[in-house]
Amino acid sequence: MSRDPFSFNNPYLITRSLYPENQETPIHFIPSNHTPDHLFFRRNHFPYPTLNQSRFWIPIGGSVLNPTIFSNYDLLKLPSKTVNTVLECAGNKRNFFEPNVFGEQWEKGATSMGKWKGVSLGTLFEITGLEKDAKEVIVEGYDYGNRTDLDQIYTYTRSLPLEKALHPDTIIAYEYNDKPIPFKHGFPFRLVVPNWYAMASVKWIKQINIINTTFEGPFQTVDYVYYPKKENDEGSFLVTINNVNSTIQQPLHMEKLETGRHMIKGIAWTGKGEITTVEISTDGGETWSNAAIAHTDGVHDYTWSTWSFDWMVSEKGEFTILSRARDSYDRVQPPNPFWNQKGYGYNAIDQIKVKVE
Ligand SMILES: Nc1nc2c(c(=O)[nH]1)N[C@H]1C(S)=C(S)[C@@H](COP(=O)(O)O)O[C@H]1N2
Ligand SMILES: [Mo]
Repeated sequence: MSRDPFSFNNPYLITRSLYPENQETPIHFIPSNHTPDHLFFRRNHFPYPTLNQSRFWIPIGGSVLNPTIFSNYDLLKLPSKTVNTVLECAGNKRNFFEPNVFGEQWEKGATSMGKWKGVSLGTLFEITGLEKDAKEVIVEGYDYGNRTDLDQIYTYTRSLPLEKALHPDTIIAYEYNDKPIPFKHGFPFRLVVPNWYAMASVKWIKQINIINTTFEGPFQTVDYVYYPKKENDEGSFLVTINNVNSTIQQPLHMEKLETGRHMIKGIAWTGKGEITTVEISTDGGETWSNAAIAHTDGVHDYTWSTWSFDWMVSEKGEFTILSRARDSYDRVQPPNPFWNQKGYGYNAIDQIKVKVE
């Protein structure tokens, strides 16, 4: 039976929690180019904020020479910047850590790839100017709620070091895939930080503040920190750039196949440089061959690469299929994940099992 898994074209998001709404992309069934709105994973810490008029202005203050409130109109008429990028949740694949860690049990679909259009943050700072001692840029979202661990109300707020904030591809986006950003993904304005895990890309921007100290909000100092030891918090460091990673989309884990030809296909991405090779093993890691890589749409910037491998199988039995990506900085997916208390940055070699009968 020959079939094109992408021709049914009716997959849905998978619910991981209702309040707040956390849903993952059916990653095995999506088209490999830009993720359409309705298949874009949703990751929220709080209930959705309400939409009101004040949301169409962004105040920028703190260590700037001219504090400025930018209107929707100001932002739209400034020179625009478009970035095609993966946004992957730091908790993507958390479910696969052993021992298991607490938190949303994401499988492989807490990730997306799409086209964001907006204004470089740096363009706005050209207007506001920056004090000499400016060090970090704090971006606050409109959503808020109680953190049970700290028993206090917080907004979702994060900071970026000045250098990353000034990178021309760090933008305040107002469009996703050529349309206004869908509400659940941050309408009307969302920070988009390519190459960093998606916690940095703050949705529903309320205000921006430049500081000359180090930001210490809980979404930066409690969460989104790697704690490598189980017993204590020694050796901790911040979650920032994406690890090199890959996911096998087809065939499916535990799928039954007939003997013959099968296309093994998937995606690979990295937060540093670009994907250079994806190797496939169909014998549990004894032998490896290169998959063919196609950079999606010929657009390199921060997109994922799609890859495929033509597998001819004449023997019956059980097969463990692995994919291992490498990037231009020679970072490669490790055989074992880097375990950490909060389960961030899982990037072990991807693995599925199939039965040929
Ligand atoms: N304001 C706000 N921004 C946020 C979050 C949030 O809860 N509130 N979650 C962050 C995290 S952890 C991720 S993975 C991405 C999820 O973006 P999405 O819901 O558009 O997929 O948004 C980031 N930005
Ligand atoms: Mo996330």
